[in-house]
Amino acid sequence: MSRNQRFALLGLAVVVVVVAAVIIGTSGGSDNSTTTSGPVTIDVKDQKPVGGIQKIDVKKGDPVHFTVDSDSAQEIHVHGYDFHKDVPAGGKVSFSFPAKIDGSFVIELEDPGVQIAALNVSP
Ligand SMILES: [Cu+2]
Repeated sequence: MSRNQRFALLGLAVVVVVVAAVIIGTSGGSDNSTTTSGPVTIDVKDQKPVGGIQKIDVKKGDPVHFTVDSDSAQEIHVHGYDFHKDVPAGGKVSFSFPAKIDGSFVIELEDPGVQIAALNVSP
């Protein structure tokens, strides 16, 4: 294979990669119009959410996923949906459920009554 042929093939490969990236990029773009919660981790230190109250915004029917990572043992309460889960000191607990009810809901450390996240489900 000549040097020129090699460059031509390399150029073709680059074009294919760029075209593929554009196609993937534009088709993925439509997904951005819907709000997704993504993987949300709420770090709790000294019974407070690190970085303030975390926002979880989803559309009704979308999945809600979040993890609470706490340095103290806590009971996590998702208001509205009324889910309760315990997290051990230095441990994590994950929640995963469909957003069936629209509205704004407090997620808190049940015992001290400290809000750690705000779940907003748009209709
Ligand atoms: Cu509560």
